[in-house]
Amino acid sequence: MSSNVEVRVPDIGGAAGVKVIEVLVAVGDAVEKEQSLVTLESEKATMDVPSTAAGRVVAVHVAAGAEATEGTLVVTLEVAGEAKVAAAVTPAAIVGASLLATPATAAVTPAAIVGASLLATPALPAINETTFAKAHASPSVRRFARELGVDLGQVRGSGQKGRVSHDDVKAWVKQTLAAAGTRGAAGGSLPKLPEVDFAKFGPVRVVPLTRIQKISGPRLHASWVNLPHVTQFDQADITGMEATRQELKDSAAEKGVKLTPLAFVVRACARVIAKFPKFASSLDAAGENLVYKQYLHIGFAADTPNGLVVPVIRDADRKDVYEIARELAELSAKARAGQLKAAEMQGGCFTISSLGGIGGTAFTPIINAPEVAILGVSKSSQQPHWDGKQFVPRLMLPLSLSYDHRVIDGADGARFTAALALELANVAGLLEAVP
Ligand code: CAO
Repeated sequence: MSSNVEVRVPDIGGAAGVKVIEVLVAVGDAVEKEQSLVTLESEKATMDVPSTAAGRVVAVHVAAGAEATEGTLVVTLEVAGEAKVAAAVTPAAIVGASLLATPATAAVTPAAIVGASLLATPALPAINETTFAKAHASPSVRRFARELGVDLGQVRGSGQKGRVSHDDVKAWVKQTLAAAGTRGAAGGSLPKLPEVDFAKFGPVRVVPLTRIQKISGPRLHASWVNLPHVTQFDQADITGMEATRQELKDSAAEKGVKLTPLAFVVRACARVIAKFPKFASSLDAAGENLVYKQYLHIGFAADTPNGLVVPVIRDADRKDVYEIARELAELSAKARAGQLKAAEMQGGCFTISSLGGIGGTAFTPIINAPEVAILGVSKSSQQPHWDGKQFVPRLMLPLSLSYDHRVIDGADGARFTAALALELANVAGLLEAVP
C-alpha cells in the first residue's frame, strides 16, 4: 500500500519575495526524510525546503526562478505504507543558512567533519572556515561541500551574485583532483590504521568522546598532517622574574589578581612578537601570501574536564602583566565551567600551552593552525649554572616552540626563543606599564 504526501514551503517567518533558486530533485528520485528538495533565496538568506517524509518523487511543482511563499506546493511524494509526515520544520532550523553565517557557527559544528574529509579526500586543500562561512551557497550545497571536504571559499560560483551550486562544487572537485593527479603530489591517501575488535581480547568499556574532543581532535590532526612542524627547545633564566613574582604576589592577591608565571610568559611573548611579527602571521588560503595582523591576540591552552580549549586574550600587547593575569584567571575559570563563548576562542595569532603547573621538561606542542607558532612551557627547576668561577643555582624555565617551517626558518626559530629568554630575564621590562 502507498499514499501520496504533499511537501509545501513551511513557515519562513513571513519572508516575501522568496525565489526558488535550485530544484534539487526530479520525478522518480528516491528521497529521504529531511533531504533538501529545493533551495529558496530571500533578500537576507538562502534556505532549503526539507522533505517531510521518505518516498519517491512523483511530481515537482516548482521550477528555478519561480516565486514561493509559505504553503507553496513544492513536491508530491509517493510513500510506502501509511504516510507518516513529520511536523513542518521550523524557520529557525532552516534559516541557519544565512548568507552571512557567523564564523562562530562555522567554528563549532563542522570542525569535526573537516578532519574526516581531509582523510577521505587528501588531495583537497583544508577548509578555511572563515571563507567557507562567507561563501554564497545554500545549506544543501554547504552540506554537500562538507561531505566532500570542499573549501567552499575556493569554489567559483556560477549563479547570481556568485552563488555556488552543487554542479559548481562537483566541477571544482573534479578539477582539483585532476590537478593533484597530474602533479602526482598528495595523490595517495594516508595509510589506514588496522581496525581492532578489542572485545575479542577481554571486556571493554566504550565512552563517547566529548563534544570538545570531537571538534579539537580533527583540528589537531589537520594541523599535524598539513603543517611541517619543527620544535625548538630552549631555557629561560627566570630567577629574577620568580623572585619578583613572589614579592608582588600578595599585594596582587589583595587586588584580586593571581599573579601566575603564565601571565609573565604571555607578557614576554607579546614583547618578543613585536620584534618578530612573523610568529603571529598566517598563510593565506592559497598558501601564497603571509597575512600580518595589525593586532595581537594570544591564546592559551586550558585543560578542562571536557577537553582542551584555547581561550584568547585580546590585544595582549596592550595589557600589563596584572591585566593579563586577571584575564587568564577569568577565561580559565569560564573554560573549566564550560561557559566560554565562541568569540572568546577566536582570532588568536599565537598560542601558549603551559604544562608548568603539572610537570615535564619539554614537549612538542601542535600548532593551532592557521597560526604558525605555539610556545610550550614546562615546569621550571633549579639548575646549576657556571658563572665563570663556580656553579650557582638558577631557576630555569623550559621552552618548546613549535613552528610552521613553511613560514619560519630554523634560524628564526632559535632567534625567537633566545629573544624570549632575554625578555623573561628582563624583569623591569615585563613590569613596564603599557602605553
Ligand atoms: N613552572 C613551575 N611552576 C609553575 C609553572 C612553571 N612553568 N607554571 C605555573 N606554575 C605553578 C604556579 O605558580 C602555581 O603554583 P602556586 O599556586 O603555588 O603559585 C601552580 O603551578 C598552578 O598554576 P595555575 O594552574 O594556577 O596557573 P597556570 O598559569 O600555570 O595555568 C592554565 C593556567 C589554564 C594554563 C592551566 O590551568 C592549564 O589548563 N594547563 C594545562 C594546559 C594544557 O593542557 N596544555 C596542553 C595543550 S597540548 O595538549
